[in-house]
Amino acid sequence: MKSFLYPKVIPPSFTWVRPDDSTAVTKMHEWIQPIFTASEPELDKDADVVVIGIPLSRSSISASGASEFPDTFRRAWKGFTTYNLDEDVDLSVLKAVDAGDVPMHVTDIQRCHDNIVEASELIHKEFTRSIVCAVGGDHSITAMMVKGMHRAKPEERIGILQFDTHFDLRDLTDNGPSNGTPMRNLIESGVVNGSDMYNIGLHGFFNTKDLKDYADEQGVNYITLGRARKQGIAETVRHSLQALAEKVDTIYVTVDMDVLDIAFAPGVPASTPGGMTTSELLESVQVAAMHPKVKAMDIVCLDPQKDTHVQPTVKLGTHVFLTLLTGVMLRRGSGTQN
Ligand SMILES: [Mn+2]
Repeated sequence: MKSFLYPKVIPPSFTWVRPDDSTAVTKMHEWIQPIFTASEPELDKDADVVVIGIPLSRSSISASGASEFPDTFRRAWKGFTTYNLDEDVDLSVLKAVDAGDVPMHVTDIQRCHDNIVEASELIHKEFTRSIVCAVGGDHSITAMMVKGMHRAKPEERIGILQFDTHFDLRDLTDNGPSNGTPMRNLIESGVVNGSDMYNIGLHGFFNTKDLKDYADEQGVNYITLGRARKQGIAETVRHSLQALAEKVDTIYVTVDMDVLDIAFAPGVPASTPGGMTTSELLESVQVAAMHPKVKAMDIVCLDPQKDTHVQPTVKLGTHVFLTLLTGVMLRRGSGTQN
């Protein structure tokens, strides 16, 4: 079935079939409703959360099957309940919809990127009160999602909170708008000021000095993982958001799964030694998503094809999504009553 977003957003190749609407919602796959099979999709415009799949990874510098994550993510839903025991909140209180995937061209990356910008613009125009969560895909998609959001609401100043091992400030003239460039792309296109970007998690021998110099020139705010650990990671996230929120109207949170230590994320080709632990990332994203100015988020660079057989990284990516939404729930005050 075609939704009102078609053809900018198309049904994914995998979706769960529910035997009947009255079944009690306890699992993630029973909770997130596909728009493209809804009988009255227009009603979904009041959703609290919109999921959009971006199956693109031809723009990744290293070979990546991150384009497979949106569907693998959907398949993983069955393994999670909607109830968060740690916080005693049930996410099924939130109305969550799966909008489908942005259509991709097989060889034309520019066209793929244009499609993402257009889909993002449409979604932000249609779902004016929803949190939009893009599931990538490689990190190049972030620049496109943010550009689409900017087109939908040009009057709003957008800031970015990024969890990443890298600056992602590579020069676009070197090898095109790859997953190494999204932040520079946004700065150069005038969509986001460098000083409205906060990057937490940088570490090790994975960035060059010239990228750090560019970050300094542009006023990009970055907190290395070592420094964040000394200050307390949650405190660092809170501080960054506070500073960012004073300057901008809307905050976009981007989670590059390569911020994780490679021991925790075998399914992320660019993860490295010395990165975040699982619990550090989960704590960080929950604190981040609690901020009321956070309106959009993404999870990128997770390659299910590189994951080991019990899919630890796919499960972690799905957990990151649920933890982000836990943060959204906690804005309303904790507890299942809210
Ligand atoms: Mn990145």
